[in-house]
Amino acid sequence: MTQRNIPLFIALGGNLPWNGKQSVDVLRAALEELARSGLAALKVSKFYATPCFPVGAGPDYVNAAAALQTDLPLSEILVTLHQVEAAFGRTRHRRWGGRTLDLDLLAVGDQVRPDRGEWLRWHALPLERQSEVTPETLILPHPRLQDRAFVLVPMMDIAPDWRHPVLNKTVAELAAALPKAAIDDVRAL
Ligand code: PH2
Ligand code: MG
Ligand code: MG
Repeated sequence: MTQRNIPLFIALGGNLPWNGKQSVDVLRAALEELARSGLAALKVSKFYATPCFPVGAGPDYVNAAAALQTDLPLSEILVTLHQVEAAFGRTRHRRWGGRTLDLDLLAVGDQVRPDRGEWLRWHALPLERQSEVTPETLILPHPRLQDRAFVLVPMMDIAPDWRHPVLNKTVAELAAALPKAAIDDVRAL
């Protein structure tokens, strides 16, 4: 199945320089590389400086979000995201460690994967377990999307009306539910 007419959203992030490039330039170059790899961005959010989560775990991040259009099937989309991460120096050591480039698939239309029950299980995972366990299958929408100002604020730029298929709330509604201080910490560059 291709995703041609389905809105597909990714989060971009980075908090370590790569090859002399600061994170802003890494993210810009990554968007160009994605386009060359068949994942063209229809919309790109502003870029934001955001405090590292968890607080104190590393330098501030640069975060952005993009809506992509593609003919690629989901499996190839994931491979491409990983290839582009690797092309910009991404290594996978520690969960939530610093990174030169992180490309996370946030949502594909109103798809819920692997299914509603599993999604709810990941959604309910307590914070202390979130840093210990990684899902083996793709979970969509991204199970932490609704919790993170560094995801929702960029999403507001490109898709404020996208509706979460499980929570049944729009991006604007999810962002409004976060503490104001968390939103204010996400600063447009
Ligand atoms: N990504 C993480 C961990 N912490 N913090 C911010 N501010 N932005 C991120 O993109 C981010 C994070 C793991 O992917
Ligand atoms: Mg990631
Ligand atoms: Mg991430």
